[in-house]
Amino acid sequence: MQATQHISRETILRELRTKFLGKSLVVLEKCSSTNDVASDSARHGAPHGLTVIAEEQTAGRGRLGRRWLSPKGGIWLSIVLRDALSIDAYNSLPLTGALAVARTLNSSLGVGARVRWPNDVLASGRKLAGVLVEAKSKGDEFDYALLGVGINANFPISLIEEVDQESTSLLDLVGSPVSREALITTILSEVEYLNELVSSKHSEVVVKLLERLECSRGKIVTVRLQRGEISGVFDGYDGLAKVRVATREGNVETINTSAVISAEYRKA
Ligand code: BT5
Repeated sequence: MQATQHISRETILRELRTKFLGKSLVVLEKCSSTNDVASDSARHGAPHGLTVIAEEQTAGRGRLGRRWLSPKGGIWLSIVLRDALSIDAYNSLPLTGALAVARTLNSSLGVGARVRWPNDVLASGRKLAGVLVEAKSKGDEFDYALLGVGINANFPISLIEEVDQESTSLLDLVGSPVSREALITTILSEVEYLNELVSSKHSEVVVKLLERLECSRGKIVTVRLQRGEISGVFDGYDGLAKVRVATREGNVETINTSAVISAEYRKA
C-alpha cells in the first residue's frame, strides 16, 4: 500500500478560512464511523461546525445500510450542522456536499470531477467520492444534521476491489499522493459558502454552479420512492430541491430529492 502521511490537525487549523466549520476539530486514528463520533458529540452539545476526521473507519457506511470501505489514506470526515442551517439548506445537503467536493477537487487538482444526482462525485465516469447525510430531530424540530464525506484519496482503488461499482481514487487519477489537509480546508470553506448561499435564499446561484458540473442530465435513471419507482431520462434540476425525469410514457415527473430512497443509473 502507498505510504501516506498522517492528517495534521495543526495544519488544518492553521490554514482554515471558515467562520464555523472545522473550528472545532477532532482527528482520530481510527473509529467505527465519523458520523457516529460526530453524532455522539452533537448529542452532548457539540457546536455547529464540529468536524470529525478519521484516518481509518472500521464500519464506514453508505446510504441504505451499504458498507463504505475506508482504509488508511482516504478522506473520511463528518461535519455537525445545526441552528445556522435553514430547512432549504438541510434538504439540499447531499447535493451541496457533493458540489463542494467536486469544486474542491477541480480547483485543487484539476481532476474533472462531476456531480451525479443525488450524492455522488465521479471522475472519468467512476465514483470517487460519496456523501451521506443523517439528521436528528427534537420533537417536531430539526436538531442537527451530519454531513459525512468520503473521498477515495491516497490509496489505489484496487485495494478495495470488492467495491461493486466502477470506482476510482485520487491516487489512481493524479499518480501521486495529494495533500489531504489542503483538500479538507477547501471542502470546509466550500460547504460553508454553498450552505450560506442556500440559507440566504440564493439557491439559484448554487444551481448554476451545479449545472456546470453535473453529469446526470440525459442519463437513464430509475428512482425508488416511497410511492413507487420512476424510470426515465434525467431532465435537469428544478431549483435545488427537485429534479425532473422524463418517462417513456411522455410525462415529465418532478421528484423531491429529499423523498428519494435510491437512484440507479443505467450503465452507458
Ligand atoms: C455513499 O453511499 O456514497 C456515501 C458514502 C459516505 C461515506 C462517508 S465517510 C465519512 C462518513 N462516515 C461514514 O460512515 N460514512 C460517511 P452510497 O451512495 O450508498 O454508495 C455506496 C457505493 O459506492 C458502493 O456500493 C460502491 O459501489 C461505491 N463505492 C465507491 N467507493 C467506495 C468505497 N470507498 N467504499 C465503498 N463503496 C464505494
